[in-house]
Amino acid sequence: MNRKYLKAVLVGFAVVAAFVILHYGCQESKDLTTGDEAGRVYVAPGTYDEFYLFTSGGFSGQIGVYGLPSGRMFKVIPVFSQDPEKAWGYSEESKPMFMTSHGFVPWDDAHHPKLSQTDGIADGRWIFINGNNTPRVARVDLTTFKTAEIIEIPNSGGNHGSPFLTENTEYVVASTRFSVPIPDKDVAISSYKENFKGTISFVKVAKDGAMDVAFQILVPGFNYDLAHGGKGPSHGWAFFTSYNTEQANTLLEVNASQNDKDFIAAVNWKKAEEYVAQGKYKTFNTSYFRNYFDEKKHMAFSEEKKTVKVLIPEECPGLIYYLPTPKSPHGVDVDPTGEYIAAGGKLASVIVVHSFSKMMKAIENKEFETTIDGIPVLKYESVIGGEVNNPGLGPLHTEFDGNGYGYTSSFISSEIVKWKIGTWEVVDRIPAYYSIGHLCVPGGDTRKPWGKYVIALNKITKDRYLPTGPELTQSAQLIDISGDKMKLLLDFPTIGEPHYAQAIPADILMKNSKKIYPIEENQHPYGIKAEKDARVVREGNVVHVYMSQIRTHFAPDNIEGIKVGDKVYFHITNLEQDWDIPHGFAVKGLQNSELLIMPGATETIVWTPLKEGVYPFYCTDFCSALHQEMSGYIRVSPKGSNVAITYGTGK
Ligand code: K7E
Ligand code: CUA
Repeated sequence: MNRKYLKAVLVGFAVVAAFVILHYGCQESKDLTTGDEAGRVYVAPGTYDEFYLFTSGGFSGQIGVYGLPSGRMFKVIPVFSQDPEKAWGYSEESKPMFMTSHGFVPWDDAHHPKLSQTDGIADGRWIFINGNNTPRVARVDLTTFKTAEIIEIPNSGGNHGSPFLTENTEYVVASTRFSVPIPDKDVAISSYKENFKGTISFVKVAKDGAMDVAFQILVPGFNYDLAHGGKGPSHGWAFFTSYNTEQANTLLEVNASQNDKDFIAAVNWKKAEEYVAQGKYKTFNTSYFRNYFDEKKHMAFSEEKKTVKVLIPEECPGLIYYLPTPKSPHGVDVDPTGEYIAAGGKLASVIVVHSFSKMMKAIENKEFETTIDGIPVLKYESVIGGEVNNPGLGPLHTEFDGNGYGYTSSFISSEIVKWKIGTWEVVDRIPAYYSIGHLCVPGGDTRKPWGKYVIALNKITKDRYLPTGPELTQSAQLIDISGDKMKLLLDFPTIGEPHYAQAIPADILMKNSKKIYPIEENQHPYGIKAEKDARVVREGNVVHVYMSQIRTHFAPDNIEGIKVGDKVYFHITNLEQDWDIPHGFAVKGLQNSELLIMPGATETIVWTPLKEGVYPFYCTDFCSALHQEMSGYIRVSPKGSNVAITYGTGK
């Protein structure tokens, strides 16, 4: 065959192959685009992403929102940390959200996002997350993707085992990682064994989401680490890991690793409710704050609470039991049937799985090893359901796929280990890059996991991403679990440290996503309903600016008569009633953040001008072709000047 001919044939083949691949390859996957009337094509929401993924921000204090399986980040929800982009903690309206018994605390360490549940299944109403440092629990509204409430947990020293839920979101639980004197007082740290205690708190969640500390259980001074609510047969119970049963108060890495076994505390919260109803609690004086955002008034409110009900195990038989668990356990995870309780013994050589039905039998038969402060310790052999051998080093957390398998993260050996419930054999394992902490299967801690993926949440990414100075990103890895073998699909960096994450099918949330705040429902005391109501009012050296925004101007946009040292409140109402048209607001030299005001909302920022002059202000969010025109001036005159307040737009 002549070479030219051969070449022509090969090229022909290549062209046909390319055509086939391009054409049919694309046809095979679904059409990703939709068109509009102008003939433009765009990708419809939900085309790429089947799930929302909510990751904890760890030391960033926030929640990251991603799509799965794309791994694209959509949003950072400010929760425990100030966020100047959204004026969270900077605007007058949001500042009360950070109130605590220690004053204004504008940061926390957020570890565990947890979706609200109905009947043991994530329902998409809210996502809760714990503040680990200054003990708090936040509730985020998933119609607005905005923090709606933050409640402080009294008598706690590190709210780590939180905010896990009971099956119908009756309660959010909160256990103290660090034991402390309760009530707190000035004692020698070396008096730990005598003075330090732990608490396990149950926070009642009302139908509208409002939280209230219903009761606390005073427990021995161990470190209560993680938790999960029971489900199905174990509904009515909640489980909490503990470590440092040695009760060390220094060099815990050695001193708290002595005992062969620590405990899972099993709490019968239905029984606790009975004791509370019978009045068998002690009332402790304390102080803690509940802060909530009123969506109609567009502002947050704080209330201080002064007492809490405390149950003492010695006085409440049947309230709480200890399950011996090797060795400094971290995670405690209940399988979808509610029968098995898997413990991540971070120094243990096996994954221990307790059996709820055996636990109930052991309680009935009083198979106790001993009793600690009125808490019976059940015999290990009596409660153990199975042990997973060869789980990798440093097992931490387990999620379930609903098909009879558990997936455990092993931090030290940096892998996910898949094992079969019942036979306890390891059936697959996959490396994680690197140092996996939590992991997440969509719905993987609920009664009906959606399965499909497991997401590894990794602490360290050395050699995996472009270097960014001394600190490298943390990451999430998406792994397909639909077949027998786990398959790595992709990984992506995360904002902050993704301790834990929760995922939920996109269509559950998409349809409820709020688009605007109806302006007629705006009850902000300084809000205005129309541009004609815009005005500037002086009250002594306080000035209230009632300002409106609509594409593409402010009213008023010229203000005179402000004086050095005045306290100027800008109350800005975005009059837009269109989805995704926030307007921003920023003033030169304003010693604070911008405002980013959602359609129909009102927000306030305070400014004390220090120097005379003319100050431009402008919209920070590109809102129309004439966004650059959306600006104005404020004239600031010296203290004592007699320039009168005048204002206007277009005059
Ligand atoms: Cu990172 Cu749940 Cu705070 Cu484990 S915790 S990893
Ligand atoms: Cu309004 Cu840009």
